[in-house]
Amino acid sequence: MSRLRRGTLGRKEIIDNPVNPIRMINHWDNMDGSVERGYAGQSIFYKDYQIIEDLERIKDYARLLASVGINSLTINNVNVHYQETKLICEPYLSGIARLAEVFRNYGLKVYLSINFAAPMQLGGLETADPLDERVRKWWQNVGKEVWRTVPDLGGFLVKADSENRPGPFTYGRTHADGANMLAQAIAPFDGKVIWRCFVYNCHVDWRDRKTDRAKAAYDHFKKLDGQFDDNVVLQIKNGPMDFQIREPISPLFGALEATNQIMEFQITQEYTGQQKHICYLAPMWKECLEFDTYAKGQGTLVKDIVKGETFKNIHGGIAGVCNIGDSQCWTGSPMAAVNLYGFGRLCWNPDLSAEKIAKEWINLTFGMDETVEEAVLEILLTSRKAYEDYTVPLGIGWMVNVSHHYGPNIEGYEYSPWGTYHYADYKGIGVDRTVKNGTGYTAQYHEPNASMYENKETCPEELLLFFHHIGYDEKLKDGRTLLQYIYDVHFAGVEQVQKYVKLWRNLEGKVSNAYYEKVSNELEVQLKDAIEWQDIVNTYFYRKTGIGDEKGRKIYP
Ligand code: GCV
Repeated sequence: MSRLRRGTLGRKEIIDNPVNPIRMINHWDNMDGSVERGYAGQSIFYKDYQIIEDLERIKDYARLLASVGINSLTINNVNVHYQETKLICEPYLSGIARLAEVFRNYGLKVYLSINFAAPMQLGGLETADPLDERVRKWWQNVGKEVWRTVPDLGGFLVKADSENRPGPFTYGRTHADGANMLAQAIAPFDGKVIWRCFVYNCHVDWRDRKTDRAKAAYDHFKKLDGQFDDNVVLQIKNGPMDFQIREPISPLFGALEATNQIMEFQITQEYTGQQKHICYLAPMWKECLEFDTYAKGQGTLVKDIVKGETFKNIHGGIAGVCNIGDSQCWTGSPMAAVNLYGFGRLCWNPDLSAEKIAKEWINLTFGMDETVEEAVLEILLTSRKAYEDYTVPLGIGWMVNVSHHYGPNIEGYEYSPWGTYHYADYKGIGVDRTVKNGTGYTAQYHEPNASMYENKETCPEELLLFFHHIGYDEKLKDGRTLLQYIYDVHFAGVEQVQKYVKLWRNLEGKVSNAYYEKVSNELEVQLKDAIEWQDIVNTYFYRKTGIGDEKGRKIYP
């Protein structure tokens, strides 16, 4: 690695402009101080239903975000509850103005998540119908009031008709009706409406094998392409389900040609170890951004679509659900900071490699010691695969405990209304999403991706169970049966974590004692949890099939 010699920095000139116009952080903070899917302590913005008074830490945070190139953020949860609905009016609005001022000084714009049904809760109307004149007027007045107090507010983020949140469907209206109504109310102030595409039915019947949650976002939004106003931006989760360790890219990328859109990644590790496990996410994000949608022929990459280039959109960019809280090191675990850093760097320049970003972070965090760099780099770059191996390989996803989503529960969601099934029986496992025999999801992709996923032979192996129901005795590419593959990777995942423990042990005295101790303790937890996953998953499949491990390793009967 080339290192700058003392005295050379002064002569180095770099002009480096950001690639993505919108580089946004989404907080899922609630006013009681809790953070939905937060693993780094309490909110830095709210306590006991008040906006905090002392803004010192907020200032540090603004500086931190600016240092990795972030230029905007939402400061409250997309699930906007009763109290948070009132953030758009006094007395809270003045508090928002104080926060906005701090962020403004570091070049960041503040946005608010809003409740689509606010006209009912706050305005006393009996409807939130976006085509009702009274509702439209109400939002226009809100716009005036909000921008009078916070003149450079970025706009509103909206989760509507999703996971029991209110939305335009209640009134038989489309999401374009809902988003445009808000957009028109705030257009005079240059405000944007960022409208989430995470819309699906969370009350399905597990017996119904035709309804496929993965199809929902495309089904809802593809038909509305071109109907959104210029100041509306659709925010699309990277995968069609929900931030699993491995999912295909959302087929909406490449399907929306006349609509502003941004990518939504999850920096907070809800399904990826909850900041107790090391899981470096930049490699996964890179895969998403580099994916070729073939929307305009070969080479129509997601990264070019989201930056707004491919379809000449007015707005484009990337948003990420934040992983910080009031913990001393911001991210709860010191190692989780690599994900916030990596997110910012990829928003700035999606062409950077995950390895380069990891090296930068290691050097900035631990210094230039090459032993440290090598060991931490090895841990980070293998960590996503290790996590996938000891948890849910081959794109199957879920298998987590219900609600808090930590730890294994193979059938936790199997008979639930959330649409997240794996259909394991005594013969095989996986969701058939083919056009030929399954839910037809594969047709949402452009060719040749649609055919690639449709056929077992060409489907990328790491997504095999996402797209196909496979027999345990079917052979994978390297000749192993599916069942043996499942056993092998679960043992391999645990071995990998054992290796991390050893690699980290060698760093004693080379990194600060506080970091050394904290990460050592976390690795102990990760190892214990990985063994738990390994044993529960392996036993589950052993019990289903009655077939043991070819290599005779311990599987509990
Ligand atoms: C904010 C998942 C999470 C929810 C989250 C939701 C969303 O379902 O489990 O906590 O809600 O995604 O992205 O809106």
